[in-house]
Amino acid sequence: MAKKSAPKKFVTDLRKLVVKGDDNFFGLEPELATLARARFVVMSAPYEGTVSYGVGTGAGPKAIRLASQQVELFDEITRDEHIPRHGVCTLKAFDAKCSAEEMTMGQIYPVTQQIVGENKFPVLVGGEHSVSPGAIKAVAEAYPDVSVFHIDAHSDLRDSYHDDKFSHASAAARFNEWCPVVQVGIRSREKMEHGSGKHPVHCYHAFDYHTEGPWIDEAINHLTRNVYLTIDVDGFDPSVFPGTGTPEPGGITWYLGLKMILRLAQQRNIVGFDIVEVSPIKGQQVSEFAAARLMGRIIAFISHYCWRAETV
Ligand SMILES: [Mn+2]
Repeated sequence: MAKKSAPKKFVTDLRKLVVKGDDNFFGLEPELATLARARFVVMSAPYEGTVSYGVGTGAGPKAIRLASQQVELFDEITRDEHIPRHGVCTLKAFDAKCSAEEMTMGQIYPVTQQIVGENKFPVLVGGEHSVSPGAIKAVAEAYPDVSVFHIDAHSDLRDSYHDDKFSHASAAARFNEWCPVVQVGIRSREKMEHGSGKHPVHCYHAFDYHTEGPWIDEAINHLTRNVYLTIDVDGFDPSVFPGTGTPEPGGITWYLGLKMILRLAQQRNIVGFDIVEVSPIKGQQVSEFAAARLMGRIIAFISHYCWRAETV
């Protein structure tokens, strides 16, 4: 008779996960990346257990970290070096040999709780989209009025997929149980994907909403004051992120995406974000570099707009 194995032990003590040295996000001098000094803390979740089609998103976090070491630290849009100014602490990658539920609820959830509990800003790099719910749950518990701004080609609102409630295809169904959701870039969904029914879902289909317009502010107006931003890179056009598991033609362009996030930072308080589903293409660094650059821009927009009141 097979012995039932004991539940797996994961390292979830924030302090034990901190990367020392300079192989960190943005290649910062170690003293700019300590937990004590940094306001941003980056988690890496190289998980790809439930992906439907192309594989390789498990290699995303490391490729994005290496690419980020080539990104200029000066943000020329907000004209400041927010990354060294506020500090970015890098955590060791989570153990990806587990179920999606163990990854997001057993590792990401407790670590995000500690990050938020220490008044730091959580950033999560995937991995597939199934990693996001644990981070969002921890943030939603800390900020009762959180809603989610969700950039994606797919609505991810199936209650479960292949009998897995923590599948990448059910990510939004999970966080919609805890928060209102505004979706943009959507262009692939099932007829019956409605969401949990517990909180509203506003969906801006890419066919109608793929250029700048007043709809951006209208979409943001559906959000509560505190916002978690979750970015599946397939929400962008495949010309921006060719390296992703399920690319769909006709997504958000680079500048539309940046302007949406800039408007979001100007009008709401962003309290956490993730970038998921980068699947590096061998010999072509476009996708991981775009993700690293996007990460740097979002850090700049949050520092410059959301935190402006406390820095002037
Ligand atoms: Mn997607």
